Amino acid sequence: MPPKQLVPRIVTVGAAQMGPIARTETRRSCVERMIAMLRDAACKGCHVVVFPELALTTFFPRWFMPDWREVDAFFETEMPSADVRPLFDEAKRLKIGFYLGYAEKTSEGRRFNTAILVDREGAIVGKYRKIHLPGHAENEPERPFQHLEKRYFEPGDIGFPVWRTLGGIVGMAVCNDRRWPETYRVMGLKGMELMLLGYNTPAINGWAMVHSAPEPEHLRQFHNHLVMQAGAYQNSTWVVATAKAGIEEGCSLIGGSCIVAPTGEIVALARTVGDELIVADCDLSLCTYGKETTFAFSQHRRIEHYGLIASQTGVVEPS
Ligand code: ING
Repeated sequence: MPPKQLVPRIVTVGAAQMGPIARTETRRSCVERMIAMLRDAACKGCHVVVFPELALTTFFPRWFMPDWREVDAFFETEMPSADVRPLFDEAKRLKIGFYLGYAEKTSEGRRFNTAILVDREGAIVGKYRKIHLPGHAENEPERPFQHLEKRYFEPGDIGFPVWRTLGGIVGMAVCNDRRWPETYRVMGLKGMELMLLGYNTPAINGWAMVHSAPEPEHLRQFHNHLVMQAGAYQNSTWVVATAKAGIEEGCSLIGGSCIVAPTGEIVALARTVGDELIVADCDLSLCTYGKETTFAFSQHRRIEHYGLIASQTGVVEPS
């Protein structure tokens, strides 16, 4: 019995890593950098490009800002804004979809760490709001830098949606979400074949600098890839992850943008910590093997034993 030959379903994906964005850098400057990588992506046949988390401004949660007017200067109240419209226009001209991370402030005044998915015709087909917010909510001046995502953003209120687009089932995540297996599994239970995400990951942990021995820096990159390779394999999905990298306002952000196959193998990896496009032909039919064998969820999962995962938030030790 010859093996079932699957019809390839190729999506050529680009991860457009960005180097540092200075606090004073304008949105228009960031958009120009992204357009340059879009044009490179077009030359390389990309159908979709993934930009980083918070790709329009510097990673502002590193600072405590008591004046909310100063905080709100980092947020978008409309998408696309006039500054971002050239990115939409060029992507549409090039027939390239994209993932864009940005700080969203809604008309009701709610603030989210958001990502949108724009299709190859330039339409916003999906929105996701970051659910797992790391860091802390109050100023901790003893830290070398802050990580105030719990102050500046609300947890996402949209859940983990997926969309039929680009010829497959596509999901999104933002940064810290990638460290939590629940992120992949919820979307895996909806058939996700391609997860897109951006991240800003400091090379050192500000808390550890104060409260414990500094975490060895090499672990940052090891953990970055470990969680995505595991998530990709355990849910038989492609994962495309794009960093904002480099020394940004004195804070070192890791690079390591990568494209991970459903086997868990990294098939494309950024080499620098600057603006760098990496590309891979992601054959979505490669997801089928895992979904029909090792991770055929309906055949193998035993949900009668998993209740605590969704009913208990923290640890309850045995008496
Ligand atoms: N940044 C980091 C991330 O999850 C972090 C925060 C780093 C948490 C390392 C734990 C360990 O990659 C964001 N923006 O979530």
